[in-house]
Amino acid sequence: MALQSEGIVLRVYSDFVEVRTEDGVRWRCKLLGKLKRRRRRTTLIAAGDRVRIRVVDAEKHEGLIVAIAPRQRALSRRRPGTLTPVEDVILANPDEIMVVFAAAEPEPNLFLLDRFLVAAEASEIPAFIVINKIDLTGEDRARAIFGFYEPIGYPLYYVSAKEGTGIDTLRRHLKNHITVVAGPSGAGKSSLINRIQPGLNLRVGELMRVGKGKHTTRWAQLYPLDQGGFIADTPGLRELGLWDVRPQELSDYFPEIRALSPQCRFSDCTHINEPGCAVRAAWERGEIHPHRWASYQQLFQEAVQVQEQGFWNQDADGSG
Ligand SMILES: Nc1nc2c(ncn2[C@@H]2O[C@H](COP(=O)(O)OP(=O)(O)OP(=O)(O)O)[C@@H](O)[C@H]2O)c(=O)[nH]1
Ligand SMILES: [Mg+2]
Ligand SMILES: [Zn+2]
Repeated sequence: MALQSEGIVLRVYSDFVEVRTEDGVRWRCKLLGKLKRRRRRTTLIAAGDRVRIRVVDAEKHEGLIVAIAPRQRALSRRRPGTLTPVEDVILANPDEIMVVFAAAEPEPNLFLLDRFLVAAEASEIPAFIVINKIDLTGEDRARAIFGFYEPIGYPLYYVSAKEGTGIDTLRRHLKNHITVVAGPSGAGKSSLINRIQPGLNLRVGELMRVGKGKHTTRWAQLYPLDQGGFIADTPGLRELGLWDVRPQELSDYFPEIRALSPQCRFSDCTHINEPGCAVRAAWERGEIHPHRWASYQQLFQEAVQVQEQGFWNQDADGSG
């Protein structure tokens, strides 16, 4: 092969980066020192990043990453425990997010589901929802719980990783995309991926750690799909931090609220207590689902708190 080649990062582990070039070959790469000095308030390199590598040893498949392409988008979380916000990139350049929830075991937490959807909207990554474990409830009961997300615009799939129900339909949706799988721990993300791409043997029923120490942290890893495309498992993020969502923009991340807000009297209406609010009027007419409305209010308060903390922390860091 040529001395330089383009590829995609499959995973980052300790000091190495695994890169897959377009011919399907995997390379164990180091990062050119110069690239490490690029200081950004974000992750230097993550799964999904497109890179250029220089071949160091063609037989051992060893390379050096000499360039990282600018990210088109990223799925991120706020790094916990830092004064100024730092972006932890879970996956670079995903085409879409597959949010997996269980119909039962664990009991569905719809506030958490909205949190994942808002994070997807804020990252401008299209989301769809997969309800797993319908073998436990039946499809009808699952539809009764989650069905109202469909008219909002989120495609819904009802599946069972255990029994194989709905997997073929889901596979067709995934073809040729880079899909990141997100959802609470125990929803069956790893089980589903194993069903979709037999032979991967991802560990099931074992908590993936989102540890503090460098070496216990497990970020996303991309798996190539036989049919074309990639899928990435992520640790079950119980608390997906809202990255950089300001209260004033939260309504942009609820599609059914976003659609109505141009009709509000004030263009910067937050729909909390302003007069002439078209969103609250629609809610009073029963046109916005009560759960989504409660979720919006809760996330709004949270975003206000984050903004206030950020304001007070500006000085402490000295970089404000
Ligand atoms: N009944 C039933 N159980 C399932 C199904 N899919 C997964 N499970 C079980 O649910 C448990 C959790 O599955 P995992 O695939 O490990 O869940 P996960 O979402 O990857 O969890 P984390 O890696 O911790 O985020 C395991 O005991 C699975 O056997 C399903 O379709 N039906
Ligand atoms: Mg898992
Ligand atoms: Zn309004």
